[in-house]
Amino acid sequence: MEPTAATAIHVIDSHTAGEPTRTVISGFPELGGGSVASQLEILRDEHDHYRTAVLNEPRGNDVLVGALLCPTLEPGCLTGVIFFNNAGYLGMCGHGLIGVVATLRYLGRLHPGAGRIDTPVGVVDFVLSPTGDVELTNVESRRAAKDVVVDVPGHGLVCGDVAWGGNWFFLVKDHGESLVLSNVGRLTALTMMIREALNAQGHPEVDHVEFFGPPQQPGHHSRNFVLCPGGVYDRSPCGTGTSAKLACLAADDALEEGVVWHQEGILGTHFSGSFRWIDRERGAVRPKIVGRAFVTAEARLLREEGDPFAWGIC
Ligand code: PYC
Repeated sequence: MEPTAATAIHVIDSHTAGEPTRTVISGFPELGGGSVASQLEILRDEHDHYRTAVLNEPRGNDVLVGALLCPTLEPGCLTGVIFFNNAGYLGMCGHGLIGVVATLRYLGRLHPGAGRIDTPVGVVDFVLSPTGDVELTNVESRRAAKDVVVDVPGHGLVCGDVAWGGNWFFLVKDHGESLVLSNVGRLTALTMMIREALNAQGHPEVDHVEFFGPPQQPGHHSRNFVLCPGGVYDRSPCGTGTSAKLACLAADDALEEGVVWHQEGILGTHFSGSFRWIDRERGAVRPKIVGRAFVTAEARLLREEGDPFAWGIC
């Protein structure tokens, strides 16, 4: 049987500061029309093969983050979005949301100005500028634990903070590693060992590990390396990771409300960020992240009858 337009999955690819997003415009099953969180559950429990078809080889690759446009019940929201990767599903995704906004602009579905997008973990506000910059106001972020010491077998003790920025992060400053591209193999291996030890030592929720170090470019405050859940590193400075960092800076009184923080990623690309307090008692802030995405491709992903990898290599 020939693949038909009815079975094709229409996607638009973009990258944000080097990190790719594949936005799914159509071709996924209907997910019940409830909240975005409940649609995520239905996608995960009943149709997970659509995620692997879109992201896994041979149609995708490990670095891609998927963003499925879906209905929303939230008043005033342009769309709902469910983010997913090679390992499963994300709560929010900063670079991904910026990619979705650039994609909707490319499609003519939005113009410069303000808007709102619903995610499984809350509504994100954004402003698209005429130059293409996107400022997103993320979901509430906060530090959950300071100076957590992890005993990493074969390596030793590592100390860091656990924080939520739309996903769970372990943020480490004192790691002794060089945050350069030529070192990503070692950084990936070490952060994976830290995550495994941390998960076993009472923090199973943490699926991203973030190393911080001095920036390489003037005007920036910090450089990071971010391990994502599926064992690959974020090419961007990570929007939710920068949000978690801002929550820690706020909790430490190391950055004033409204002051801009320039976060450089491992490629040298950068996001700027700032925060507003929601509740000082709880350490809760709403971070703002500014970045830019570029549309790179538009495609219809096909599944031909008899293709052993119609749903991806799993
Ligand atoms: O930008 O939030 C982000 C993100 C999460 C995982 C990859 N990128």
